[in-house]
Amino acid sequence: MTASRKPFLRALAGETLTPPPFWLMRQAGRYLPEYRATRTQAGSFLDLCYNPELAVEVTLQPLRRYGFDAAILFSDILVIPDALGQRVAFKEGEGPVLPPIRSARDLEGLDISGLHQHLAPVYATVAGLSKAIPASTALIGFSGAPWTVATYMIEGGGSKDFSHAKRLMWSEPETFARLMELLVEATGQYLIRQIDNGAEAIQIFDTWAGALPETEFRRWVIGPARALAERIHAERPGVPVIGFPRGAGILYEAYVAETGIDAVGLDTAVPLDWAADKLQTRCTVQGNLDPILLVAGGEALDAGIDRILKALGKGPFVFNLGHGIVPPTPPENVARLAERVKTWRG
Ligand code: 1CP
Repeated sequence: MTASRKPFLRALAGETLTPPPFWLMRQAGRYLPEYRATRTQAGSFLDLCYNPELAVEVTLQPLRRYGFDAAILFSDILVIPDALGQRVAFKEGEGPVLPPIRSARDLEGLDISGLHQHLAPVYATVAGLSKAIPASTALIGFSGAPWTVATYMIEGGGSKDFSHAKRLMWSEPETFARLMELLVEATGQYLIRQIDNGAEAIQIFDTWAGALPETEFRRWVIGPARALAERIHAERPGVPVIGFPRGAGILYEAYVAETGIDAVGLDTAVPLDWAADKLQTRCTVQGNLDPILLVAGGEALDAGIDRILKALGKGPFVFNLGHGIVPPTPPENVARLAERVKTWRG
C-alpha cells in the first residue's frame, strides 16, 4: 500500500506530525446555526440522517469554518437498532426513545435481513462525502460499539445506571449474548459497507464502556472491539480503526493491548503522562480536551490545549476532545482552538 498523504491517515499509521492533525467529536451539530437551519429543513433528526444530500451538507459545514483534517459521516449510532427493526424516535429535547428489548421474545422481533436496504441512504451519504471533501481531508465512518448500542436497545433510551441492561446481562446471559452477537455481526457488515463507499478510517464509539466492572468490560467491551477490528483488518486491510472506550480508566491499557485497534480515543479523565507512557507507545492516541473548555473559552481553553499538545504532541497523535461538542459551545471558541492547534510548532 502506498503511504497516504492525508495528515490524519499518516498519524493513524503511526507518524508523528507537528502540528498534529485534528477534528472534534460532534463537530457537526446544534452549536452551529447553519446546522440548526438544515435540521429544520430536514424535519426530524432521523430524517436528516437518512437524507444523503442534507447529511452531506451538515458534514461539510464545520469543515468550511474550521478546516478540520477529517470529516465524520453525519449519522447516529442508533441507526443500527432502527435498521434491525427496533424503531427509534428522537423526541425533541429528550433524546432517543425505543421500544425496549427485555426478553428472548423481544429479541425475536429483530431481523438482520433488511439491514443494508434500510441503511442505503447512509451509504449514499458516505459515497457523496467521498467526492465532496477536500483532497487533504480524510473521511471517517463510524458505529456505536455493541455494548453502548445494546444499552439503548435494552433501556429503551438513555440511562443513568444501565440497570435493565446489566440485569439482562447477568440474569439472562444467553439472551444478552445473542443480542451482542447480532450487534457484532450487523455492525461489522455496516462498517465494511461504509468502507466500500469511501470511508478511509473507522471509529467505534463505546460511550458507556466505563459502566462495566472488569470481567464484563473484558468480555463485552474488549471482545466485540477485537472482533470488529480483526474483521476490518482481514476484509479491508489498510483501513485503520479507532476505538473510544470512554470511561475505561486503567483498563484502557488492556483495551489497547488486546483489541488490535490502530488508535485509541482518550476521554477527558485520562492522565496525559500516563497515556504517553502506557498507550502512545503501542498505538496512536486521540483526544482529550474537556468539551466544556470550549464553552468556557479564553485563557483556560488555551492552557488546556497547550497542556495536551505538549504531553502528547511528541508521538503519534490526533488532537480531539475527550467527548462530543455540547450545544451551548460558541462557534468562535472552536475557531480559537483550530487556530491554536494549526499554528503549534512543538
Ligand atoms: O436534535 C438533534 O439535532 C440531534 C442531536 C444529535 C446529533 C447532532 C444526535 C442525537 N446525534 C447526533 C449526531 C451524531 N451522533 C454523530 C455525528 C457526527 C459528528 O460527530 O459530528 C455521531 C458520531 C454520534 C454518535 C452518538 N450518538 C453517540 C456516541 C458518541 C457520544 O457522543 O457519546 C451516542 C451515545 C449517540 C446517541 C445519541 N444521539 C443523539 C443523542 C441526543 C444521543 C445521546 C443520548 C444520551 O445522552 O444517552
